[in-house]
Amino acid sequence: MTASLPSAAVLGARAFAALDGLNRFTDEPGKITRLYLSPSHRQAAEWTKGAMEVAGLDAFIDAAGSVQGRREGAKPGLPAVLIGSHIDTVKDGGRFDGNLGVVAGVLAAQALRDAGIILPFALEVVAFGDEETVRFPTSLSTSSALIGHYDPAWLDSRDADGVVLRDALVAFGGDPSGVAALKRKPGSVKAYLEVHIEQGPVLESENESVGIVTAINAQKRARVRVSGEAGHAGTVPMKLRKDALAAAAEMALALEDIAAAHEQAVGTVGVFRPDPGATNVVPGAVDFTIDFRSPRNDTLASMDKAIAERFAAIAARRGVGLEITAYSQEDATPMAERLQEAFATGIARTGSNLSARRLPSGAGHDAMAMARLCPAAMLFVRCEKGISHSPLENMTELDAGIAIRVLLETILELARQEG
Ligand code: HGY
Ligand code: MN
Ligand code: MN
Repeated sequence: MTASLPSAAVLGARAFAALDGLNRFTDEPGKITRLYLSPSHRQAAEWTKGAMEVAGLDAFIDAAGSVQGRREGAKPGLPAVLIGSHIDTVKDGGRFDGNLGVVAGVLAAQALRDAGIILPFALEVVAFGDEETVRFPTSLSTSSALIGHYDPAWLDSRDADGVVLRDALVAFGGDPSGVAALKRKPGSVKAYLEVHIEQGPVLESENESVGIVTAINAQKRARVRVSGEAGHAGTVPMKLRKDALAAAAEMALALEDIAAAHEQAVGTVGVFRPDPGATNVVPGAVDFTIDFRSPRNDTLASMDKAIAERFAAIAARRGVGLEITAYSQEDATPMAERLQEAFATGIARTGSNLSARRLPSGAGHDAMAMARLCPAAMLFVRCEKGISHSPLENMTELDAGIAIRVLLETILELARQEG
């Protein structure tokens, strides 16, 4: 069956050509910024729908803004193996984060169709639209819609410009009232597979093209508002100040401390907005975000408690107000052993020089949500210096091709297991 499949070199070339097409769509010319429900997300979704149709999938853009494609198996209505990732990006992001996994699914579907291979299950490819959770305070909202975990309150959430998600979804061409119906029936998806760049340095440091994810770290995100007293930078004596920025800066350093004190944990302040943000005004308020993660749920809970205590103590000592509003939390998510083994078989069948290196994921993925619906697994692909969430994100065409060939061999292995 596999003799008629394209080589890794051909698949890599096709992948890079497709990624060039997809990454034309951005809201910041010269950068890759494609936020959920933005104009460029709509264009990218339409481009992806077209690519899915060329690959032989029946495709549509769903009520929540994801693009779903499906090709029936030996008979209509069979449960599906679903290949997914995301086409939304961070601000000034990279070409491959999420996009590679969607292109891999489309090209795998195309190769199976071209080879005339009929599978004992349906094959689906989904391009999720809100994995990065950069624009709205949601949590993997579009994959959550597929598993029935969509929080209706998300529809009333606002982005930094005050735009309500519900309105943005309607303007995008989505349908807020249709999101709940996206929930998949139990058993309708038999496996979820995701190909994604590692976004870390391990595979490159060990000269491996691909690796198999064992588990995805737990993560929590919150918006923090510190409110003090604005004042004249020249006249308010230091001991009388309620400087919101100084307090928030101390909290940011406290988060760094707490993360360093917890095994394999990380903590980040990525957004930091002083108000009014003028040189000669003591900041009256600061809005900032915290993102903290750990391989273990109990460690995340311990960090959460330490953050609340340390931030409250800083606020009390400095006489400023403090509001911590958590908006996204995902538990540590182990990947399905059986599918990890299927990826290992796919790797072995792709090249004897490849090894089935297993490693955890510090980055979050839609697979965290999908694992609550069905067995899920991820294939990591080497990326240059492990850089991601940056325009410097890079990988080789051949590694992309190897990953897609592994995905194809893994799909065929699952077909064989069906007997
Ligand atoms: O932040 C993450 O881990 C993912 O890239 N959204
Ligand atoms: Mn990603
Ligand atoms: Mn990302």
